[in-house]
Amino acid sequence: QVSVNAFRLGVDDVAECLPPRKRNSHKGTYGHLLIVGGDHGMGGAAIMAAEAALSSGAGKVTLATRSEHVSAALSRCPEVMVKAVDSGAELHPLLEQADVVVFGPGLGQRAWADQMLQAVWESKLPVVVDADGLNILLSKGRIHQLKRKHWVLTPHPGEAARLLGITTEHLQQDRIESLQQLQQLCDGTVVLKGAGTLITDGDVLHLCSAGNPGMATGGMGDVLSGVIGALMAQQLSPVDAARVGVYAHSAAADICASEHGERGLRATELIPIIRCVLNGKE
Ligand code: NPW
Ligand code: AMP
Ligand code: MG
Repeated sequence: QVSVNAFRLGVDDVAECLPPRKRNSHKGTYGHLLIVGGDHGMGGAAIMAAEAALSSGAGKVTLATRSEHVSAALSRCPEVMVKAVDSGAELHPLLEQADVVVFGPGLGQRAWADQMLQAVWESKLPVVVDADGLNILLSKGRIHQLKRKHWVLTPHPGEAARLLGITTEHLQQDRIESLQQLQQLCDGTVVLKGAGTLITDGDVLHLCSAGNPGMATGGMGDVLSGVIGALMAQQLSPVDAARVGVYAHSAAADICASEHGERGLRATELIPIIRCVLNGKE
C-alpha cells in the first residue's frame, strides 16, 4: 500500500540523488543508454529523447531508429550513435552494449514496433517504457507479465487509462488510486503524468507540483523519457531517476514560461534548462 503522504519534489531531490561527478571518471562511468523509437513520421520523438539524454549526463547514447531518420538525427546531435534498425535481429547487438533502454518514443504500433518489443523483451536490461512502447506492450498482452523491478512506465492519462481499461475521465477522478493500480500491475516504478505528476515504486508516493500548461504540447513526454533513461544510466534507481527527471523537466518548463510565457513552449527549449537544473545552476 502506498503511504498516504505524498512527498513534494524539489531541488533537494536533485542534490540528494546526483552528487558531483568524480574527477577521474570517464564516459563509461555514466552509462550507455539505448533509445528505441521513431517509426515513419515520428522520428522527432526519438531524436528529442536522445538529445535530452545527452544533456542529462548519460555517458553514451545510441539511437536505434528507422533508416529515414538517421541523417536528421546526426545533424541535430552528432554525439549520438545513430543506427538504422530494420529488424529485431539488428537490435540485439545494440542491446548487448547498452546499460539501459528507453523504449517507445514515436515507436508506432506496426510490425516494426512488435519486432523491437520482442528484442527488448528478451534482454534483461532496465527499461523506461513510454508512449507507443506502452501501447504495444498492452496490445501484445505483455503488460500483465511486466513484474520486473527495473521498469519505469511513464504514461500520460490517456495511456494510463488504456492500460487499466478505463476512461481517461475515470482515471483522472482518482489519480492516486489509478497510479497504485498501475504499480501493482507492473511492479516497477510508475510515473502518472499530467498536471501534478505522481510517481511511486509501491513504497512512497512523490508529487510534482512544478510544471505548467505550456507543457501540453507534442514532444514533452518524449524529452522526459530521455531524461529518466539518462539518469538510470548514471545508476540512479528507477524511482530516483523518475523523481529527479520529472522535477527537472517541470522546473525547466516553469523557468522557460516565466521568461517567455506558457503559450508556444517547445519541448526542445527545455533541454538546456534541464541540464542547468540537474547541475544545480537554476
Ligand atoms: P483527448 O484528446 O483529451 O480525448 P496518444 P500521443 C489522451 C509520438 N509523438 N490528460 C488524449 O485524450 C509519441 O511518442 C511524436 C488527459 C488522447 O486520447 C507516441 O509514440 C512526436 N488525456 C505517438 O506519437 C510528437 C490525455 O491521450 C490520447 C492527456 C502517440 O502519442 C508527438 C492521445 O495520446 C508525440 O509525442 C492528458 N494530459 N494527454 C514527434 N515529433 O515525432 C493525452 N491524453 O493517442 O497516445 O497519442 O500522446 O500523441
Ligand atoms: P506527453 O503527453 O507524453 O507528451 O507528456 C506531456 C508532459 O507534459 C508530461 O510530463 C506532463 O506531465 C506534462 N504536462 C502536460 N500538460 C501539463 C499541465 N497542464 N501541467 C503540468 N504538466 C503538464
Ligand atoms: Mg508521450
